[in-house]
Amino acid sequence: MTRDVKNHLLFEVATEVANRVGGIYSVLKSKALVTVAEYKDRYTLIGPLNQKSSSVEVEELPVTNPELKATLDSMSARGIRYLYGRWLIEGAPRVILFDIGSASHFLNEWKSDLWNVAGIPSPASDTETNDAVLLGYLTAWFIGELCCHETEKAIILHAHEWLAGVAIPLCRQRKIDCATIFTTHATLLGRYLCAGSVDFYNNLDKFDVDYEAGKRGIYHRYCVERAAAHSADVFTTVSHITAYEAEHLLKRKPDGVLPNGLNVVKFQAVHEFQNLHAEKKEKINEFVRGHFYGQLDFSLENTLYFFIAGRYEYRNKGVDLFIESLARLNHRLKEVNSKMTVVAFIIMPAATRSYTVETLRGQAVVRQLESSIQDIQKSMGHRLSEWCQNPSHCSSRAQIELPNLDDLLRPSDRVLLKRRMFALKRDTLPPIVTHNMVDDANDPILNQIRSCQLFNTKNDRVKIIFHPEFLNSSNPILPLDYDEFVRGCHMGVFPSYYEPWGYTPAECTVMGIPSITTNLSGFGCYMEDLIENSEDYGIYIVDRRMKAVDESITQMVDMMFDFCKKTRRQRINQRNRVERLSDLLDWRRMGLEYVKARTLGLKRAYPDQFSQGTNPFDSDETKIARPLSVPGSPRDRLANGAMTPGDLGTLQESNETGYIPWLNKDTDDDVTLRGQSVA
Ligand code: G6P
Ligand code: 1S3
Repeated sequence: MTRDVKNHLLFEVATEVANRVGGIYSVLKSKALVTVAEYKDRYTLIGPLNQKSSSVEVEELPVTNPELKATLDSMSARGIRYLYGRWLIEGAPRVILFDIGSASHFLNEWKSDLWNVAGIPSPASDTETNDAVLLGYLTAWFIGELCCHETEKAIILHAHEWLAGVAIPLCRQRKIDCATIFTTHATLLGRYLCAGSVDFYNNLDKFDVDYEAGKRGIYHRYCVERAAAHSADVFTTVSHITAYEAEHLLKRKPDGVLPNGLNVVKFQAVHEFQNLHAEKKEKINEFVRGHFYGQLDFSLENTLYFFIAGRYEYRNKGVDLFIESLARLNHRLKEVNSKMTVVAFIIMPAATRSYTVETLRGQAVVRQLESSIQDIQKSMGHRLSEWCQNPSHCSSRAQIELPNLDDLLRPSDRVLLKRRMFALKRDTLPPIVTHNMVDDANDPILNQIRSCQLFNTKNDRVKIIFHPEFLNSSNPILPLDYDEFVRGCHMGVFPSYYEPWGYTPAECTVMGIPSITTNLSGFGCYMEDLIENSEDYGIYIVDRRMKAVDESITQMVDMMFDFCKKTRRQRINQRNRVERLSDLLDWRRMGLEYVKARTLGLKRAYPDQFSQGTNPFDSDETKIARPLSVPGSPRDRLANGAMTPGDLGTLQESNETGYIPWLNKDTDDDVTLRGQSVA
């Protein structure tokens, strides 16, 4: 059938639509603005209905488009419930959230169909896979039905991650008239293998993938992922390093890389971001005063806040390297008698019961002290004012009598102050962890802190605080949203071993906060490719690719130590430079790769319309914002010939090039990877 490819409809399906879980939520949410600008009402996101999150994130709307209405009505007639509405984010894209529970009576039928048509098994006990099957069959049903009602416009189905990938092989097998794209944001096997103790990058081409998947009990999930990768018209990942991984683990070379962007305007506080740093840092100072009550013998003026944050993946996110580096930094700072103190935060959710009494008490006693001081200050102010206005204290020019402290501070105030100061006395060390952990004795982070003996003693120049829960502004001890917390810190440290992209350092960048990343993360590789002397711009890239673990740690400690030696003026300058890199990460630039992927998808699904060099998009006006022509201050290779980030070697009709230059055996036979953990 001939369809209008130029005015095609775009559907993106993912489990994180209007439902915050991890990085894919950030991708879809931040990208919405540019996608809606390009597609207007031709763009819809599909996901599973999560009552809790959709009730705050989605505003229900009536379905007005006739073809869409006919499709949803027909599904509804067979018992499928859904929520159609507007996702309340910038760009306000339309969403269809299927209540997968309403399709559960089809589950067994669909699971046996999946086995029959694709040979993919799905064990009964794996609810995540069951949900993926339900979402996949609902999506394929929806797209298939829509194709019958909407007979003019071409349709693109873009699925993110295996959890939303079941629809892709179904569309292929049912010959549904649409173009398909599958993007994997990490491979299942890659994540599992890296979390173990294998030399992942040196052995990528040697793994027996079926065996490894079976050994970890994820063979059926792996089959879904591999089927989606192979049956999509266009297969992509989020970085070159993950493309290389996917080629070996999923056995299809990705057609291109769709790097993750950010909606930079959201963060850009123009000249305000330095003030915001000072403002939010003061909030962190307040928390630190409470946490270290009774032992606050270091100056907050000379204190730096470092942090690591993300999902609790001890080895993959490089927490092991972070803690070891902190221990060595502690030693170096002590050795040189540094006046600086580093307070290092670990913000990673783990199973907890509640805040510890000690943590809550610390905040309470300091708040009480401050509130008492405020009261005393007020009444002392009154008394001082009365004293100064009393003519008997100023009988002549030569005889001005000023009050002494006893005239201003009443005995009752003294007693109160003494009581408050008494409450600050403590014999124990300031706690390492803010919560009661469910499995304190076996927690890998706590165990490493114990073995490095980072116990927050008086002599330690590096203090450590593990907050095993994500932050938010209603937090009773540290009432800051994550963004605010980042702004108040001095440096984010993300020494990941497995990180397909890595939003955390990217977010630091757009908020003007320096960060440490690695050359095994998509973001780190991307920045390394774009910027010369990235350290000058506050992007510190640890080599976990060519260096042994110990060498990587030494490199990281040097970076942190050098940072500790910076003056305030140097830190301010560096923050200005970091912030100037923001434009490199804006979706207005990154989003162009998505445009290319969609065009390639249409070209493969409807080759006739692109035959003999014709391109239906040729006469198109520019629909999305062009990449910014004036980049930040670093050397910008993109401006020198190449057009978009993906042109660093990606999305083409036939991808002959290797993704990873350092693994090109023809150019360098000696290249090996030695990244391993220090667990
Ligand atoms: C921002 C503020 C300054 C403040 C500085 C502190 O630049 O505009 O007023 O002095 O932050 O920087 P620091 O790196 O010491 O936290
Ligand atoms: C994945 O989430 P993760 O933290 O499990 O997808 C993110 C979005 O593409 C990506 O930034 C991250 O590196 C991946 O690991």
